[in-house]
Amino acid sequence: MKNGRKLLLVLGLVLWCFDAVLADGVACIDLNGKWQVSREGGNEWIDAVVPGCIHTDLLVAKKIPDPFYRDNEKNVQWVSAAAWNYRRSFDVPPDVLDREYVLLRCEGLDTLASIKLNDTEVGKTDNMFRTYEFDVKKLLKAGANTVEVKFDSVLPFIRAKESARKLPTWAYPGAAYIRKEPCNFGWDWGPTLITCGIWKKIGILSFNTARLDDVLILQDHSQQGKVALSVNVVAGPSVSSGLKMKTVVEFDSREVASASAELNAGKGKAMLEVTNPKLWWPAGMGGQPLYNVSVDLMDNSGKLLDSSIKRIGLRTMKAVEQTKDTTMHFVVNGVKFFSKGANWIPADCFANRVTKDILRRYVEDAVAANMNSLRFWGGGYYEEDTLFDACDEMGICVWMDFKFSCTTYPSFDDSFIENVKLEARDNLKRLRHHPSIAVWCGNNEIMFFRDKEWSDKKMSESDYYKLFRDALGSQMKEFAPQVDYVTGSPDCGDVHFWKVWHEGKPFEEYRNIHGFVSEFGFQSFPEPKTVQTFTEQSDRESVYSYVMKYHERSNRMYMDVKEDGKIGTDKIMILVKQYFKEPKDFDSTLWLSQITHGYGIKYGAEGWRREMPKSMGCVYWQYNDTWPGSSWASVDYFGRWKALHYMAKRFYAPVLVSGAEDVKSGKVDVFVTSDRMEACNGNLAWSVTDVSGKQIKKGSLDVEIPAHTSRMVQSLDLQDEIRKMGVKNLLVWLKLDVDGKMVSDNMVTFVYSRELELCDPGLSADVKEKDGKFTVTLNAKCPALWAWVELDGLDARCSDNFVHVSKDSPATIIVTPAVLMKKKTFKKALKVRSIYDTSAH
Ligand code: BMA
Repeated sequence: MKNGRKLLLVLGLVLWCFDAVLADGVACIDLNGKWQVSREGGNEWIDAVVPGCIHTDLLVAKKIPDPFYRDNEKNVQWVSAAAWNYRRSFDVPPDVLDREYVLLRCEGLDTLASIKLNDTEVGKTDNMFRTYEFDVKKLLKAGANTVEVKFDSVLPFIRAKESARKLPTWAYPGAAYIRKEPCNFGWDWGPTLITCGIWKKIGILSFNTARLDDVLILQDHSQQGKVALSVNVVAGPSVSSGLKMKTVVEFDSREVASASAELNAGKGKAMLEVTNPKLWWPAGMGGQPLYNVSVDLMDNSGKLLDSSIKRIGLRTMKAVEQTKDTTMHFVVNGVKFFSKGANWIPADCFANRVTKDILRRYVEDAVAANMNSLRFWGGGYYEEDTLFDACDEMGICVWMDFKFSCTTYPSFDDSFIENVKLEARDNLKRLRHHPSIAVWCGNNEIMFFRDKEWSDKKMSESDYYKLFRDALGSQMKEFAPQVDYVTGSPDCGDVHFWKVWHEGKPFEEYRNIHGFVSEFGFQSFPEPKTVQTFTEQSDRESVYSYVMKYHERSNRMYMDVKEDGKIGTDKIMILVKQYFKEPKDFDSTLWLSQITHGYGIKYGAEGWRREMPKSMGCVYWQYNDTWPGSSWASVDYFGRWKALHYMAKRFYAPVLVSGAEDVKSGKVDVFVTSDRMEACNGNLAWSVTDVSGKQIKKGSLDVEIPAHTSRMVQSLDLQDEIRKMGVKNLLVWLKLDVDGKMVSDNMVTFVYSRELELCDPGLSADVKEKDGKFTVTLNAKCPALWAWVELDGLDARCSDNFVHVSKDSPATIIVTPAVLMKKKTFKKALKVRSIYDTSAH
């Protein structure tokens, strides 16, 4: 391949549409960028941006207030009730019209769209997840043209359907009738902001003879020392004879295999072998080498018609469903591994605001917290390629839900099924080559809506299986035959455990369940900086203020339900006060809710890691936020790590030391859990102190740490100490070194923190500066539990936070402020606190 062409193709991967017409091959007129939009029936046109949505266009034009501020969500509902017209003009070079095929390609229209070119209708669409192409050759003219896309409100549509036949649901009534991002209608962590617009790329494609309609790459790992690839191509639309294909596999910019083949009736297959293959592994298990597979399609004279490049990873991946002998788990390259992760939801109510950089940061932060998995939950949208690219590069295994969640669906309607099949086809073709996708899953929690027959609460088993087993299963077989498919979560034996949050049970309940825990969670408030973005001063008098409750949604799925949101706030506060001493003020309440949240999830996660392989996955609900508010997230809407995320970094550490306390027997069983691929040796040091930090007992032992194993290495019998000192006066400190380096530490108590009579730790910070980063050493005279650093009014990245500090064990945290600053300014902004500071004394 010539370098110039290669560059264009690589660029084309990122921007499939570039404003140029190539002499050969598929060309594109880019229709993204500046458009105009007007409300149907009005005559005021404002600037619009494509890809985008109506809310962000109105926001930029200052026609609506920020919907995230206070309860502004209520004031912008009229936007979703209206219809909106988008328009722009564009030039068509004359030679485009000489081409055999000229298509308008829309990669995402949200949702009920009618498209016109030069005032003539070219089509209508009703599924935001599909890619639509229309033949527009006859409608275009050389020179100036216009395109218009009208979006009808989805509300009258779904209301009419719903009144004809009501669908049992946990979500917005009738929303299941339309193929549109479910949580756009509101969810129990996000507002009701029903968007419309051209949310993905749009352009005009033109080509001669044929183009690549499909490239499916299959891998065969059955032979030692090599991976055989078959590259299966479909060319169209006309099935002319004499087409040829050439496939090249490159690694590290070097060609490692190539093959050519002739196409027959529009289909061709090239077989290649990659010798000494470098396998792709999840984070923590090995590297993520990626191979580029390029395909050139040529006519019989050798003229290039079309090209495609897919980046793949060589690996096998199995999603093993639960049986009576084994828990649900994943196997990569023959190695069974424990999944550590969280559930991903859309990172913004307005998808177009989520940039590539934001997506990469989330994946980096998942890896930084020692995760190897994320579940892309079924109530959002099929995520952007850039998110999968980042997961491919950093080794995050994706559990990929099709976008169906928490409601029954009209699968009794064959046209609905057909629509869904095309949606699945489009997204499978777009995404299937990503090595990060470990499994596709039919839906989220719809098995709870399944019964023998339809009723006012459930859908029939046969309609459930028609959609999730037969329709989606058939698309999987056809378009992604090497990726495992499960009909739903938790249909495959994974566990959604919600008794703690929804039923108010204590965190100890997590010890009574086992398996692959793909959902469990607890909420916390966001930190003060985030709260400030959506509140005014008076809203910050209490977490029970109207606006604070308004940004807590767990009992109020969508706007129409009249519920004051108090219940979720209560749930947080009840456990905060059960585990910790009453917080003394508003900010302390926010921080302490985060510590409670992190403490609870840690309690579950460590228990499941300890009992591996009885449990093989911990994927907490939820990773991120869609707007600023109280939620189960460990990273908030602005990307700020909540306490949970720092704690996750510790409880997901590759080698973990943890203790299971049993107050009845007075014992702490110390476990070492390893996800490493190789065995290693370590040294465990433990000590028991009273709450003032005075040492009572200590010991150490060498431990052998086999790969992928968890075992108890010591049982500490502390009955005597409990008798002498009292159960509320003991702290058990654990430290594990491997090769002389501390890899994990932990602290265990027999009672809730509320019952510990901690003394003033006199927490202090020693600050050193180097290259814009600050090394903060926290010292304490007596135990400072869950100590954290914060920069007043400024953002910063911390290497660690919410750590236990004692006299003998200072903590070192590297703080990188978001803006460069002098040491003096840093020291002035630095605040250090621990739970001692959150209650009144
Ligand atoms: C789970 C999810 C979500 C929901 C969460 C919290 O069941 O699948 O639908 O947001 O619980 O209630």
